[in-house]
Amino acid sequence: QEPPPAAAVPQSGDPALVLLKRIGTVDPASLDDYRSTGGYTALRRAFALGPAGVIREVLEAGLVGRGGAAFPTGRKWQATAQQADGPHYLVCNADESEPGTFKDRVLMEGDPYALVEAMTIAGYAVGAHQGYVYLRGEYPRAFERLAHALASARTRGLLGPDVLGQGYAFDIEIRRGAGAYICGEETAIFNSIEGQRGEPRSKPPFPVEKGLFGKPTAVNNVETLVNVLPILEHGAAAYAATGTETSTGTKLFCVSGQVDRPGVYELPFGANLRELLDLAGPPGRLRAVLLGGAAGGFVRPDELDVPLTFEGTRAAGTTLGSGVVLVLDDSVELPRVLLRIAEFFRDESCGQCVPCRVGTVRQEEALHRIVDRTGAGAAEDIALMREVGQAMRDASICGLGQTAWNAVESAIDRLGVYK
Ligand code: L3W
Ligand code: SF4
Repeated sequence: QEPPPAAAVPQSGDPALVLLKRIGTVDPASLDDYRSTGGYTALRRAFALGPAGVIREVLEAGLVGRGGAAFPTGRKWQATAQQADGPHYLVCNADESEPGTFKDRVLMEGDPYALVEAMTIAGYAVGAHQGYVYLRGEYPRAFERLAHALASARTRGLLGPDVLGQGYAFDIEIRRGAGAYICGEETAIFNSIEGQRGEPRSKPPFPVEKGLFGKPTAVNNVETLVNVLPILEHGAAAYAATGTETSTGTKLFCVSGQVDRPGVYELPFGANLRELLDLAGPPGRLRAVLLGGAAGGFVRPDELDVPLTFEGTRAAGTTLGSGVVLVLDDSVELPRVLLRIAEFFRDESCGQCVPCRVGTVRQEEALHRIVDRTGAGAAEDIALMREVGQAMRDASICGLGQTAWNAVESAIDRLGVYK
């Protein structure tokens, strides 16, 4: 039996919810529902501001990317729009594959028109006439709902050759992934859409200069894009009034593991981890919280005051990543959790570069030896993993290899897992 919801947890329709405000309250198939709850006012404002005005608002709002790396969205859009070469493209990264991440699915399934409207605004700002949603293959319901939203937006003149009669042509195509984590890396997405192997490209050049089909491309996460709606509806200053100076607005957190009420929570940046856990119903004997997913780091029970901001989690030696909050109580065998993470990286490495292809195998082997020997002789394998981990961090082409040792290192240094 489900425990009753805590009174303090913001429910659908709560004015504290910005990104989740329509989830569960509107029919996701109904464009009329979307419009009657404020839908398409942001796009109208975008047309009134013009592309440069939209970029200015997004810069002033301080919006940063929600896929994990927190790069300023306005700077990305500005750099894309400024490229003389064309055509320009917009790509929405909806490949949500980070273990423990499920916020973009909730947005796409519960409020698909929001993503369609937000992408139209982003496309307009960067000068793109074609957008792509690169959607995680294992999200069939999100696919159906987005496809339906795209079709009805086209029928009503909200996509197509003359969006809202403003002389701007824009359309969106969905491309589905096939179960590879690495296809969430932005340049692997481009290769995949182009029909090539889903392997990352070296950066620079960054996508803003040479992205999809070698053309200027803005690539943004689903949650990042949806944030553009409140920015344009209420203005940059109102948006930036929520959160902290460098992490503005609200954030979606994916809470899973040993809590009473797992799920997606929306909180202003700056709330601390303890407040979030109190909403979700923490376990009696907390062992650790993994922030940022497989590429992230652990927080101890005595560190729950860590502010949930990009800067706050960085200062605490971990990362906010894409919003993973995986809660573990003391019944969990941490060495096995670490082994599972290592298996995941070994399995998902695309194999293109040596440090990651070999390093993820060596890391998994070392963790296996430690588990099999129940910790005896761990010192030697820990030393080996440090050396291999540093090589992966320094010399891998993409984020997968660069972060594959993060969670294991954090468990050793912060949780003392093999002591
Ligand atoms: C123009 C420059 N653009 C950087 C752009 C770059 C990219 C963004 C961030 O993601 C995160 C990691 C994990 N001119 C630029 C520039 N850019 N310099 O800014 O770039 P970067 O390279 O810092 O990070 P990244 O490789 O894009 C790494 C997270 O991704 N992760 C997994 C995420 C999973 C999900 C999910 O499942 N939903 O998001 C794994 O590593 O947190 O921080 O657009 O082009 N000078
Ligand atoms: Fe592929 Fe790993 Fe190299 Fe990334 S770091 S390109 S996943 S082998």
